[in-house]
Amino acid sequence: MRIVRAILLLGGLLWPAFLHSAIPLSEYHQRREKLRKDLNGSVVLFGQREDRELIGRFRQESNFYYLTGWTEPGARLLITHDDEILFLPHHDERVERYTGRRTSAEDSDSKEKTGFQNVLPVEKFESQLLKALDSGPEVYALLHSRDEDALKSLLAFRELRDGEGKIGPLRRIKSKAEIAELQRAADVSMAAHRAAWNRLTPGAHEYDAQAAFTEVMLDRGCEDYAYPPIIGSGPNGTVLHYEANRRRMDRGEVVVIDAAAECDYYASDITRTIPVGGKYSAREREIYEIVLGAQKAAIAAIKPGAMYYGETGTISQIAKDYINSHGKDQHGEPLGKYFTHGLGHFVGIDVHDAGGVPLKLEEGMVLTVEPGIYIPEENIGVRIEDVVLVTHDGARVMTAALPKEPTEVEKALQ
Ligand SMILES: [Mn+2]
Repeated sequence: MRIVRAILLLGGLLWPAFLHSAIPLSEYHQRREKLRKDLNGSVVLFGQREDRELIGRFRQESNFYYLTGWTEPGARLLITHDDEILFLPHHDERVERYTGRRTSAEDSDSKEKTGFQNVLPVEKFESQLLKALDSGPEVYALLHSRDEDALKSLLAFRELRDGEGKIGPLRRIKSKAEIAELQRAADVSMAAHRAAWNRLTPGAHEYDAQAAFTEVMLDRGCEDYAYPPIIGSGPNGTVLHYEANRRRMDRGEVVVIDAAAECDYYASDITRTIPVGGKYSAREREIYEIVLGAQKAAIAAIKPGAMYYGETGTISQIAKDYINSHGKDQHGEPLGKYFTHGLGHFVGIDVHDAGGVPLKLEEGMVLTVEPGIYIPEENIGVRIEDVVLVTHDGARVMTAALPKEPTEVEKALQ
């Protein structure tokens, strides 16, 4: 018994040094191998650098994170067909007084911690990059970034290729471990939504709901919002990216709550539209049911091979057609013109994840389905958004446990 306790204690002491997301280092290695397989040249990524004042929250660049899982600042990555090198900055006593101990290439455990066989100090980057040019003509980097400027001065005569375009297709298909991470972010976000709903009483402020949301998110161990929460009541519900969240809410209004957590670098993205005071008015319910009907019709059409966006017969068009063929505005016009944004986007390490706009769907893609109707002259905005996994024969709604049927929502508010 004492031995067991000693082992647990030792494990507890060692754990912080190897604290990592639920995704094992071996999976990051597999991702790099996939990228290397058909590479005729190099992929060069600069990890996020540290805020000079050491006060900003550090978040690793998303492509860098996808390929390494590495969350310390100032690293660089060089991948060729035959090699992969992680470059780390040296220890800096002054910085580490503020940030705590970091890992550097000269540490004896740097390979074990990073999962790279080749870990070098960052001043070797230039010479290794020049060597890597022999491996093939293509050089991929993140364009329109500081990386591009830095590389252009080093590689004046090379044309840089679009690194995000190279990595994006890999990021589009989620692994089992990533799906588990996304499900966790979804689960925490759903619990946080329910807590926020309890604060939607007449006279309360939008930020009261945000406070309740935030408490659950942090309490469950997630590090941040996936994006600034949108809690828009009444007229604010028709402003697509409203995020001031300062207004006092009145009975009889609906509130658009578009909020989600980021947990272990994975995002969720959920919207519900909730009545202040617990009951939708007849008109709110009418609009709500049209949005819900459009969303269900779209989700029902999701399966591998289906087109999400495009000219005709797409999932996006199914939602639009549904809205246009149900209900009317105050002038007797169809409601399609009040659906003023796209139907959805990929979700992953970024809330609007890499891989471009969703087109032909494949198993393992994770994306949102989020139709909405926003009628400013009626002060009604309704959006319903779920995160959906494309399965081998259809779709699994990862955020299905959060009520969206109007009767169920009203019941949850009692
Ligand atoms: Mn979204």
